[in-house]
Amino acid sequence: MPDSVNETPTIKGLCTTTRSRGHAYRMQGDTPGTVHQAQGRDLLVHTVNQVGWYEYLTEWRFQDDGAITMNLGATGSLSWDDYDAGDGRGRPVGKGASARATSHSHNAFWRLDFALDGSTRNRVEQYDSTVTAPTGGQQAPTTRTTRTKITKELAGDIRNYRWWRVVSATGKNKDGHARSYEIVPGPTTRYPGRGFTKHDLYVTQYNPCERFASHNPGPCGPGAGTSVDRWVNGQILSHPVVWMNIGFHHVARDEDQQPMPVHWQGFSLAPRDATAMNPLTPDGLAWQNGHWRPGR
Ligand SMILES: [Cu+2]
Repeated sequence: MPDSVNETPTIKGLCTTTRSRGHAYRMQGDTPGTVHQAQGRDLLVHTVNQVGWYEYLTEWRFQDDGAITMNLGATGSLSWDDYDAGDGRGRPVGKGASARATSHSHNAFWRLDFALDGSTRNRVEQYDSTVTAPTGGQQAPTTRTTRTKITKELAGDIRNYRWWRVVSATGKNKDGHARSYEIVPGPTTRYPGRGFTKHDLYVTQYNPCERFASHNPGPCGPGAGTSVDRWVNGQILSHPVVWMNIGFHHVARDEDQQPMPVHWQGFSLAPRDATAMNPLTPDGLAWQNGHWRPGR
């Protein structure tokens, strides 16, 4: 039996399961020869939808260390009506070059309506760093980081040394640092072919009418358009909604038939100062001035 079903649907079409993900951490203890280590577990909430020729897997992975990963997988079959060598397009699949499968792009959006510490009045920050090689008598390269507060709607792009975070306006961890989640994009290929896929990340002011990144059921107001790129028009962000765009350029290959192995695209949210320490720190240990001490 190559196929197996071992998942329990909780509500119709939605499955949950837990999975090991290997090491959560490993660290030398204060006593010589002692090691602290733990295996991490994920809660996986997922669903499968057949859309056109593909089966799409939507995954939300909640790690026990607080990170959340959202992935979209595609499997099934390459579209049969793309198998046409006549127009000369695509990559040859199967014997010789009598059949070609058209290459194409999968552009996925995730819409994130944050409510950190139960409040939607979150702030968005962008960090950019520049690194300069040593000059003159300097020994080491210099890294300079700037924080930009995103106060108005944004169409942003991934860049080397750039990252974003969504910050709680009300909650702080036990160390007095504002709780936040960092947006960690996965590998992506930005697709310049549509107005709404020209940027990697959009931040818009919450509007219940703005539900889908493209092909929204209708324009939200006169001249507002039906896609996310049209909604970035300078509004002040008091309730920011983040739209993450992750693209995958699928260049067909022989291994895609048959069935097509799952290809994935997605991104993560990493907790940043959500808790004062690693939430998996062993009980009975606390960290102070670079040393372990009893109690937490
Ligand atoms: Cu594809």
